[in-house]
Amino acid sequence: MAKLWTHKLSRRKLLAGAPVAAASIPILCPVRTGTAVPPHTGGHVPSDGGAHMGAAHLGAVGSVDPRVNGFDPHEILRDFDRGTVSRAGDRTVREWEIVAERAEIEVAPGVKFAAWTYNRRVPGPTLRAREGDRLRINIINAADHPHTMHFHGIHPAAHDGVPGLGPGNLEPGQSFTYEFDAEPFGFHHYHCHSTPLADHIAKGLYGAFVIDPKQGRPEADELVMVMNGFDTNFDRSNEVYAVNTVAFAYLNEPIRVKRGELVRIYLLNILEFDPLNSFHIHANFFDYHPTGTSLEPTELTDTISLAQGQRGILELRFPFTGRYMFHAHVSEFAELGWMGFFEVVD
Ligand SMILES: [Cu+2]
Repeated sequence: MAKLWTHKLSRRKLLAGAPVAAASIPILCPVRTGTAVPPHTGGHVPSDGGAHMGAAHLGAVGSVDPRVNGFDPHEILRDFDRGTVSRAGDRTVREWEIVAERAEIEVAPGVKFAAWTYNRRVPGPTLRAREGDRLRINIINAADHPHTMHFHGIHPAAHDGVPGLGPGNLEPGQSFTYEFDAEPFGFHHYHCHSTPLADHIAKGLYGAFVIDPKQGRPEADELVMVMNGFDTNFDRSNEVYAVNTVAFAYLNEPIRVKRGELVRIYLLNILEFDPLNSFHIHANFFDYHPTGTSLEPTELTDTISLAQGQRGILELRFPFTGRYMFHAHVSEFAELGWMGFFEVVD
Protein backbone atom coordinates (compact mmCIF):
# COMPACT_ATOMS: atom_id res chain seq x y z
CA MET A 1 0.00 0.00 0.00
CA ALA A 2 2.81 2.35 0.96
CA LYS A 3 4.48 1.58 -2.38
CA LEU A 4 1.38 2.45 -4.32
CA TRP A 5 1.09 5.73 -2.49
CA THR A 6 4.71 6.52 -3.35
CA HIS A 7 3.88 6.07 -7.03
CA LYS A 8 0.88 8.33 -6.80
CA LEU A 9 2.85 10.91 -4.87
CA SER A 10 5.51 10.86 -7.52
CA ARG A 11 3.03 11.55 -10.28
CA ARG A 12 1.28 14.26 -8.26
CA LYS A 13 4.67 15.88 -7.89
CA LEU A 14 4.91 15.89 -11.64
CA LEU A 15 1.54 17.57 -12.04
CA ALA A 16 2.52 20.07 -9.38
CA GLY A 17 5.71 20.82 -11.27
CA ALA A 18 8.11 19.76 -8.52
CA PRO A 19 11.75 20.22 -9.57
CA VAL A 20 12.45 16.47 -9.90
CA ALA A 21 9.52 16.00 -12.22
CA ALA A 22 10.16 19.21 -14.07
CA ALA A 23 13.57 17.88 -14.93
CA SER A 24 12.20 14.72 -16.49
CA ILE A 25 9.17 16.22 -18.26
CA PRO A 26 9.98 19.80 -19.12
CA ILE A 27 7.19 20.43 -21.58
CA LEU A 28 3.85 18.91 -20.66
CA CYS A 29 1.34 21.53 -19.79
CA PRO A 30 -1.67 20.79 -17.54
CA VAL A 31 -4.98 21.75 -19.07
CA ARG A 32 -6.86 22.78 -15.97
CA THR A 33 -6.44 26.43 -15.27
CA GLY A 34 -5.14 27.47 -11.91
CA THR A 35 -5.03 23.96 -10.43
CA ALA A 36 -1.48 23.05 -11.34
CA VAL A 37 1.70 24.78 -12.27
CA PRO A 38 3.04 24.11 -15.76
CA PRO A 39 6.23 22.10 -15.29
CA HIS A 40 8.09 24.22 -17.82
CA THR A 41 7.88 27.17 -15.45
CA GLY A 42 10.22 25.22 -13.19
CA GLY A 43 7.66 25.02 -10.42
CA HIS A 44 7.15 28.75 -9.97
CA VAL A 45 3.55 29.89 -9.74
CA PRO A 46 2.83 32.48 -12.43
CA SER A 47 1.97 35.93 -11.05
CA ASP A 48 -1.65 35.47 -12.14
CA GLY A 49 -1.87 32.08 -10.44
CA GLY A 50 -1.96 30.31 -13.78
CA ALA A 51 -5.23 31.93 -14.83
CA HIS A 52 -3.70 32.87 -18.19
CA MET A 53 -3.60 29.22 -19.18
CA GLY A 54 -6.53 28.68 -21.50
CA ALA A 55 -7.40 26.55 -24.51
CA ALA A 56 -4.48 28.04 -26.41
CA HIS A 57 -2.18 26.30 -23.94
CA LEU A 58 -3.57 22.80 -24.35
CA GLY A 59 -0.93 20.16 -24.80
CA ALA A 60 2.81 20.54 -25.03
CA VAL A 61 5.09 23.30 -26.20
CA GLY A 62 6.43 22.18 -29.56
CA SER A 63 5.82 18.91 -31.35
CA VAL A 64 7.69 15.72 -32.22
CA ASP A 65 9.17 15.52 -35.71
CA PRO A 66 8.10 12.09 -37.08
CA ARG A 67 11.38 11.91 -39.05
CA VAL A 68 13.26 11.66 -35.74
CA ASN A 69 11.30 8.55 -34.73
CA GLY A 70 11.02 7.04 -38.20
CA PHE A 71 7.28 6.60 -37.70
CA ASP A 72 4.36 9.01 -37.69
CA PRO A 73 1.31 8.57 -35.41
CA HIS A 74 -0.85 9.93 -38.25
CA GLU A 75 0.36 7.21 -40.61
CA ILE A 76 0.06 4.50 -37.95
CA LEU A 77 -3.67 5.31 -37.73
CA ARG A 78 -4.42 3.94 -41.21
CA ASP A 79 -1.41 1.64 -41.74
CA PHE A 80 -2.52 -2.01 -41.99
CA ASP A 81 0.10 -4.64 -42.80
CA ARG A 82 -1.51 -7.60 -44.58
CA GLY A 83 1.79 -9.44 -44.95
CA THR A 84 3.16 -11.29 -47.97
CA VAL A 85 0.23 -13.22 -49.41
CA SER A 86 0.35 -16.65 -51.09
CA ARG A 87 -2.07 -19.54 -51.58
CA ALA A 88 -1.94 -23.10 -50.24
CA GLY A 89 -4.79 -25.00 -51.85
CA ASP A 90 -7.89 -22.93 -51.18
CA ARG A 91 -6.34 -21.08 -48.23
CA THR A 92 -4.72 -17.69 -48.03
CA VAL A 93 -1.32 -17.72 -46.34
CA ARG A 94 0.11 -14.52 -44.89
CA GLU A 95 3.71 -14.07 -43.77
CA TRP A 96 5.43 -11.30 -41.89
CA GLU A 97 9.04 -10.55 -40.92
CA ILE A 98 9.31 -8.99 -37.48
CA VAL A 99 12.57 -7.79 -35.95
CA ALA A 100 12.78 -7.07 -32.23
CA GLU A 101 15.32 -4.32 -31.65
CA ARG A 102 16.13 -1.34 -29.50
CA ALA A 103 15.38 2.20 -30.66
CA GLU A 104 15.44 5.57 -28.98
CA ILE A 105 12.14 7.33 -29.60
CA GLU A 106 10.73 10.75 -28.71
CA VAL A 107 7.39 10.33 -26.89
CA ALA A 108 6.77 14.04 -26.24
CA PRO A 109 8.72 17.09 -27.43
CA GLY A 110 12.21 16.72 -25.96
CA VAL A 111 11.35 13.55 -24.00
CA LYS A 112 13.42 10.62 -25.25
CA PHE A 113 12.59 7.03 -24.34
CA ALA A 114 14.85 3.99 -24.73
CA ALA A 115 12.27 1.71 -26.36
CA TRP A 116 12.24 -1.96 -27.25
CA THR A 117 10.42 -2.28 -30.57
CA TYR A 118 9.03 -4.59 -33.19
CA ASN A 119 10.25 -3.26 -36.57
CA ARG A 120 11.43 0.04 -35.02
CA ARG A 121 7.87 1.18 -34.37
CA VAL A 122 5.86 1.72 -31.20
CA PRO A 123 3.29 0.30 -31.48
CA GLY A 124 4.61 -2.41 -33.81
CA PRO A 125 2.98 -2.96 -37.21
CA THR A 126 -0.79 -3.52 -37.26
CA LEU A 127 -1.09 -7.06 -38.63
CA ARG A 128 -4.28 -7.75 -40.54
CA ALA A 129 -5.75 -11.03 -41.79
CA ARG A 130 -9.09 -12.59 -42.63
CA GLU A 131 -10.78 -15.23 -40.50
CA GLY A 132 -9.39 -18.67 -41.45
CA ASP A 133 -6.17 -17.44 -43.09
CA ARG A 134 -2.95 -19.32 -42.29
CA LEU A 135 -0.50 -16.96 -40.58
CA ARG A 136 3.29 -17.23 -40.34
CA ILE A 137 5.12 -14.65 -38.29
CA ASN A 138 8.90 -14.87 -38.57
CA ILE A 139 10.52 -13.07 -35.68
CA ILE A 140 14.22 -12.31 -35.37
CA ASN A 141 15.51 -11.14 -32.02
CA ALA A 142 18.07 -8.45 -32.90
CA ALA A 143 17.96 -7.02 -29.38
CA ASP A 144 20.24 -7.78 -26.45
CA HIS A 145 17.55 -9.31 -24.21
CA PRO A 146 15.45 -12.47 -24.71
CA HIS A 147 12.06 -11.65 -26.24
CA THR A 148 8.97 -13.47 -27.57
CA MET A 149 5.86 -12.63 -29.53
CA HIS A 150 2.64 -13.69 -27.84
CA PHE A 151 -0.56 -13.36 -29.88
CA HIS A 152 -4.08 -13.10 -28.54
CA GLY A 153 -6.21 -15.51 -30.53
CA ILE A 154 -6.73 -19.28 -30.72
CA HIS A 155 -3.64 -21.40 -31.40
CA PRO A 156 -1.52 -24.35 -30.14
CA ALA A 157 0.57 -23.91 -26.95
CA ALA A 158 3.89 -24.23 -28.80
CA HIS A 159 3.03 -21.07 -30.77
CA ASP A 160 1.83 -19.04 -27.79
CA GLY A 161 5.09 -17.11 -27.38
CA VAL A 162 5.48 -17.81 -23.67
CA PRO A 163 8.78 -18.70 -21.91
CA GLY A 164 8.93 -22.47 -21.33
CA LEU A 165 6.50 -23.37 -24.14
CA GLY A 166 7.58 -24.25 -27.67
CA PRO A 167 10.70 -22.20 -28.48
CA GLY A 168 10.18 -20.20 -25.28
CA ASN A 169 12.37 -17.14 -24.90
CA LEU A 170 14.18 -16.24 -28.09
CA GLU A 171 17.75 -15.40 -27.15
CA PRO A 172 19.53 -12.50 -28.90
CA GLY A 173 20.21 -13.58 -32.50
CA GLN A 174 17.59 -16.37 -32.44
CA SER A 175 14.59 -16.52 -34.74
CA PHE A 176 11.36 -18.50 -34.85
CA THR A 177 8.22 -18.74 -36.99
CA TYR A 178 4.96 -18.66 -35.10
CA GLU A 179 2.30 -20.35 -37.20
CA PHE A 180 -1.44 -20.57 -36.62
CA ASP A 181 -4.84 -19.81 -38.12
CA ALA A 182 -6.53 -16.43 -37.87
CA GLU A 183 -9.31 -16.92 -35.34
CA PRO A 184 -11.60 -15.72 -33.95
CA PHE A 185 -12.50 -12.64 -36.01
CA GLY A 186 -12.23 -9.46 -33.99
CA PHE A 187 -9.69 -6.96 -32.79
CA HIS A 188 -6.76 -8.48 -30.95
CA HIS A 189 -3.13 -7.70 -30.22
CA TYR A 190 0.30 -9.16 -29.70
CA HIS A 191 3.07 -8.40 -27.25
CA CYS A 192 6.29 -9.78 -25.84
CA HIS A 193 5.74 -12.26 -22.98
CA SER A 194 9.28 -12.44 -21.58
CA THR A 195 9.72 -11.55 -17.94
CA PRO A 196 9.50 -9.22 -16.16
CA LEU A 197 6.36 -8.93 -18.28
CA ALA A 198 5.36 -5.39 -17.35
CA ASP A 199 8.77 -4.09 -18.42
CA HIS A 200 8.81 -5.92 -21.75
CA ILE A 201 5.39 -4.50 -22.59
CA ALA A 202 5.98 -1.02 -21.20
CA LYS A 203 9.19 -0.66 -23.21
CA GLY A 204 7.14 -0.85 -26.41
CA LEU A 205 6.92 -4.48 -27.54
CA TYR A 206 3.26 -4.64 -28.63
CA GLY A 207 1.02 -4.11 -31.61
CA ALA A 208 -2.51 -4.40 -32.94
CA PHE A 209 -3.85 -7.52 -34.68
CA VAL A 210 -7.03 -7.30 -36.78
CA ILE A 211 -8.89 -10.42 -37.95
CA ASP A 212 -11.66 -9.50 -40.40
CA PRO A 213 -14.81 -11.62 -40.45
CA LYS A 214 -15.18 -13.79 -43.58
CA GLN A 215 -18.00 -11.62 -44.85
CA GLY A 216 -16.06 -8.41 -44.07
CA ARG A 217 -17.40 -5.27 -42.42
CA PRO A 218 -19.12 -2.30 -44.03
CA GLU A 219 -16.80 0.12 -45.85
CA ALA A 220 -15.39 2.70 -43.43
CA ASP A 221 -12.53 5.06 -42.71
CA GLU A 222 -10.60 2.76 -40.35
CA LEU A 223 -8.30 4.01 -37.60
CA VAL A 224 -6.06 2.08 -35.22
CA MET A 225 -5.64 3.64 -31.79
CA VAL A 226 -3.29 1.98 -29.34
CA MET A 227 -3.55 3.67 -25.94
CA ASN A 228 -0.10 3.55 -24.35
CA GLY A 229 2.12 5.26 -21.81
CA PHE A 230 5.76 5.71 -20.91
CA ASP A 231 7.62 5.48 -17.61
CA THR A 232 10.39 7.97 -18.34
CA ASN A 233 11.94 8.04 -14.86
CA PHE A 234 11.85 4.34 -13.87
CA ASP A 235 9.39 4.78 -10.98
CA ARG A 236 6.97 2.17 -12.41
CA SER A 237 4.31 4.74 -13.17
CA ASN A 238 3.81 6.59 -16.43
CA GLU A 239 4.84 10.19 -17.00
CA VAL A 240 3.58 10.37 -20.59
CA TYR A 241 0.28 9.03 -21.98
CA ALA A 242 -0.73 8.85 -25.62
CA VAL A 243 -2.56 7.15 -28.42
CA ASN A 244 0.01 5.66 -30.80
CA THR A 245 2.95 6.82 -28.67
CA VAL A 246 3.44 10.55 -29.26
CA ALA A 247 1.79 12.74 -26.61
CA PHE A 248 -0.70 15.25 -28.04
CA ALA A 249 0.06 14.18 -31.64
CA TYR A 250 -3.61 14.46 -32.63
CA LEU A 251 -4.05 17.66 -30.64
CA ASN A 252 -1.30 19.39 -32.60
CA GLU A 253 -2.57 17.96 -35.88
CA PRO A 254 -6.21 16.76 -35.68
CA ILE A 255 -7.32 13.56 -37.42
CA ARG A 256 -9.24 14.54 -40.56
CA VAL A 257 -12.43 12.59 -41.23
CA LYS A 258 -15.38 13.23 -43.55
CA ARG A 259 -18.79 14.35 -42.34
CA GLY A 260 -21.36 11.53 -42.57
CA GLU A 261 -18.74 8.86 -43.38
CA LEU A 262 -18.59 5.74 -41.22
CA VAL A 263 -15.50 5.87 -38.99
CA ARG A 264 -14.32 2.62 -37.44
CA ILE A 265 -11.82 2.81 -34.58
CA TYR A 266 -9.83 -0.22 -33.48
CA LEU A 267 -9.13 0.75 -29.88
CA LEU A 268 -6.61 -1.13 -27.71
CA ASN A 269 -5.47 -0.43 -24.17
CA ILE A 270 -1.90 -1.69 -23.73
CA LEU A 271 -1.05 0.59 -20.81
CA GLU A 272 1.12 -0.84 -18.02
CA PHE A 273 1.27 0.37 -14.40
CA ASP A 274 -2.29 1.80 -14.49
CA PRO A 275 -5.18 -0.69 -14.22
CA LEU A 276 -7.63 1.27 -16.37
CA ASN A 277 -7.69 3.54 -19.37
CA SER A 278 -10.64 5.10 -21.19
CA PHE A 279 -11.80 6.78 -24.38
CA HIS A 280 -14.32 9.59 -24.51
CA ILE A 281 -15.60 11.39 -27.61
CA HIS A 282 -17.12 14.86 -27.43
CA ALA A 283 -20.43 15.82 -29.03
CA ASN A 284 -21.07 12.35 -30.46
CA PHE A 285 -21.82 8.70 -29.61
CA PHE A 286 -20.43 5.45 -30.99
CA ASP A 287 -21.55 1.84 -31.35
CA TYR A 288 -19.29 -0.34 -29.25
CA HIS A 289 -18.26 -3.91 -30.16
CA PRO A 290 -16.21 -5.46 -27.29
CA THR A 291 -13.16 -7.31 -28.70
CA GLY A 292 -14.79 -6.87 -32.13
CA THR A 293 -15.99 -10.49 -32.00
CA SER A 294 -19.60 -9.69 -32.86
CA LEU A 295 -21.01 -7.70 -35.79
CA GLU A 296 -23.73 -6.41 -33.48
CA PRO A 297 -22.79 -3.66 -31.04
CA THR A 298 -23.53 -4.10 -27.35
CA GLU A 299 -23.81 -0.44 -26.49
CA LEU A 300 -24.32 3.07 -27.83
CA THR A 301 -22.18 5.34 -25.68
CA ASP A 302 -19.68 8.20 -25.65
CA THR A 303 -17.23 6.73 -23.12
CA ILE A 304 -15.67 3.30 -22.77
CA SER A 305 -13.29 2.03 -20.08
CA LEU A 306 -10.74 -0.69 -20.85
CA ALA A 307 -8.57 -2.72 -18.48
CA GLN A 308 -5.03 -3.71 -19.53
CA GLY A 309 -5.15 -5.79 -22.71
CA GLN A 310 -8.82 -5.07 -23.39
CA ARG A 311 -9.86 -3.73 -26.76
CA GLY A 312 -12.87 -3.13 -28.95
CA ILE A 313 -14.26 -1.63 -32.14
CA LEU A 314 -16.01 1.74 -32.14
CA GLU A 315 -18.20 2.85 -35.05
CA LEU A 316 -19.54 6.36 -35.51
CA ARG A 317 -20.44 9.07 -38.00
CA PHE A 318 -19.97 12.79 -37.41
CA PRO A 319 -23.14 14.68 -38.40
CA PHE A 320 -21.51 18.12 -38.22
CA THR A 321 -18.28 19.63 -39.49
CA GLY A 322 -15.87 21.12 -36.98
CA ARG A 323 -13.36 20.12 -34.36
CA TYR A 324 -14.30 17.41 -31.86
CA MET A 325 -12.15 16.46 -28.91
CA PHE A 326 -11.45 12.90 -27.81
CA HIS A 327 -9.43 11.96 -24.75
CA ALA A 328 -9.00 9.60 -21.80
CA HIS A 329 -11.71 10.35 -19.28
CA VAL A 330 -9.01 9.82 -16.67
CA SER A 331 -8.24 13.55 -16.63
CA GLU A 332 -4.68 13.02 -15.42
CA PHE A 333 -3.87 10.90 -18.49
CA ALA A 334 -5.42 13.53 -20.77
CA GLU A 335 -3.27 16.24 -19.24
CA LEU A 336 -0.13 14.15 -19.72
CA GLY A 337 -0.65 13.57 -23.43
CA TRP A 338 -3.75 11.47 -24.09
CA MET A 339 -6.02 13.91 -25.88
CA GLY A 340 -6.67 14.88 -29.46
CA PHE A 341 -9.14 16.26 -31.97
CA PHE A 342 -11.06 15.02 -34.97
CA GLU A 343 -11.34 17.61 -37.72
CA VAL A 344 -14.60 16.84 -39.53
CA VAL A 345 -14.72 18.24 -43.04
CA ASP A 346 -17.08 18.12 -46.04
CU1 LIG B 1 10.57 -8.82 -24.53
